[in-house]
Amino acid sequence: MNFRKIPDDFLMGAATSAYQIEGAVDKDGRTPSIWDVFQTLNGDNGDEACDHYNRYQEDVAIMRDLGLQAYRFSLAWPRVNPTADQSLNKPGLDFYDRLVDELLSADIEPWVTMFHWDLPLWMQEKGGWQNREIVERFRVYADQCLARLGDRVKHWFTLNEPWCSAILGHQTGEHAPGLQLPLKDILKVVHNHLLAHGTAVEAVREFSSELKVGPVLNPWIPMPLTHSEEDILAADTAWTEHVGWWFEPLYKGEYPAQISQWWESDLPPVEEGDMELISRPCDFLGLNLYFPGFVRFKAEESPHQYEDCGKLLDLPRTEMGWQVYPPFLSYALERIHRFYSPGPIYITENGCALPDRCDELGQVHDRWRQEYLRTHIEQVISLRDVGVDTRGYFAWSLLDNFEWQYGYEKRFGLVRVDYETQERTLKGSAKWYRACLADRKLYAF
Ligand code: IFM
Repeated sequence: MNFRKIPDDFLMGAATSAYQIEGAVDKDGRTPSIWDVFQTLNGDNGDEACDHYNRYQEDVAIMRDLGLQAYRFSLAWPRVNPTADQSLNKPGLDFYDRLVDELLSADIEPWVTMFHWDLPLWMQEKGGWQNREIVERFRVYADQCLARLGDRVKHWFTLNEPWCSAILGHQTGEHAPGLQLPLKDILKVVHNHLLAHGTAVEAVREFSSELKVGPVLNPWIPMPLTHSEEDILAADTAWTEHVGWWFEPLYKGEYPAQISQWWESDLPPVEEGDMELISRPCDFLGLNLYFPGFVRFKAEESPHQYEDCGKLLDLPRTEMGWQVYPPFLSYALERIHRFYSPGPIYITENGCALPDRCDELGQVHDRWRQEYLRTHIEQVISLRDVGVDTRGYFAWSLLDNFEWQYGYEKRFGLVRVDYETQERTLKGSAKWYRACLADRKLYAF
């Protein structure tokens, strides 16, 4: 049987983030982040998580066993700058220094995210993302990280999914800091995220021309429910609102023109030079894509005249309630490639939460996850045939971990974590991933 080949120049890895796996929240000088004080739905917190801070060597050995080429992880800002004076906490960065060396000695490339939502509490007390001062503060932090790790870490991501940090954190309140602000403030919060991204790109450029940098975005992808002209136009409008709002500033240096019609007096607080900073060219784009969106025209919906109608389609769903429909990746990536020319694209997260069960021997048979991964990776690789420059894929996640407001209830890992004993067990999907990486073939078992 012919299995699809994984091209030699296509990077295969896995991803995690600091607060979701590290634990050790008060070790070596770390102070709380906004997530340490956020009330999750079931009361879980990241105090211990996967205890990765103490078990990183075991975890890197697992990555080596899986044959990962690259590992994407994030740095915890409150470990590096525990206090508002931003004096560098050397023991905090020492941890990442050890981790990077361990990865390199296992022949795994470290791909580092500077910010994956764990904002220092001291920064939140100064207004957090609502305060433009965060941009300078982020720059200080980025410079310190680069100074310590930039000799060995060649690939940097600025912000992870700023949409979640901005919208879930400040509009719906589902994420820390749990605020529900009016639109005017949301626009400010979004703008400050974009500026922080820009300043981090600038920091990387000033540090060395040898390093590569880009953002990690997670646009909601609205596809038309039908091929009617009305639904297609409705999907275009939804695209502008959900994708354009972030991509146009980053890749065209301006917010979508429609914003001023829709939101009237509430405009982003743009100052001179902001759009140049936000749109500084990047080396690649990271995309975290898990599920499709579907919309249709609805005349009564003001001001956009579309409605989210995914519920009308009977597609399989993961434990997150997210619908599964791999072809949405083609729609998403082709359009992003065509509209914004972002350069090389990496899928920096993709995967699924499932109700994993251990059998009597402690094994997890997660064929469903394996199929999810296979069908999505297949899409990403085939897009190269039509000229979309996809360069790699990071499975989310290496380990089961703290899934934000849902705590430990949702398991996304290739590797099962027993939270009582911290024992790690390769799931069936991890063994499948290992076989695929070893032979550079996407096996369908
Ligand atoms: O766990 C998260 C991750 O932190 C960011 N992207 C989505 C994942 C699954 O919800």
